Amino acid sequence: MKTAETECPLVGIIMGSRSDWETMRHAADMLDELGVSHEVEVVSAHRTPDKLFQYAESAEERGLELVIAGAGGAAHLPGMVAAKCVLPVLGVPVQSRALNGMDSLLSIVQMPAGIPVGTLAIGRAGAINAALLAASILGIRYPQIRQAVAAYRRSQTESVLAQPDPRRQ
Ligand code: RP5
Repeated sequence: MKTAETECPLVGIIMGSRSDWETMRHAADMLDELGVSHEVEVVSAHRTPDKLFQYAESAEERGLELVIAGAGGAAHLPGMVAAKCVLPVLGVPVQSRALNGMDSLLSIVQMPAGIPVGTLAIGRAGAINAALLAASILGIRYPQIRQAVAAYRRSQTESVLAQPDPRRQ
């Protein structure tokens, strides 16, 4: 989807495998809710390395302003994208079957100095927060997105305050 403010998607959501979609769909859903334009694509660092390079090298000229990259296991996708373009890259560690996502988390967060990846939590929470953080960053430049983030925060606060008794719906 696209925002009213721009023609091209602002955010690229990529993931290492179709199997990551169950996690990464939460990032896409949150960007939809906030009205942030985005594209979604499977780009594997080890199965489609040439595509990864093409994606990263063309991201800026295609108008993307930020990349959210999700991967699991030996999760080198976020770091490799960050190495090949200067856009901010947010990494989402996908919960792996073998090690519950600790492998993904450490692979993404432990970037050596020089190439940063902003790493979020493992799984759904990380995907949602990657979208919220992306919107906050883009909100510096796009007032409509900044207002959408503020409205989301207000509604979250109001829904907690509206029913403080956890035994009731
Ligand atoms: C990584 O390997 C992907 O990001 C995925 O999380 C993991 C497993 O991929 P599949 O074997 O399910 O395709 O590249």
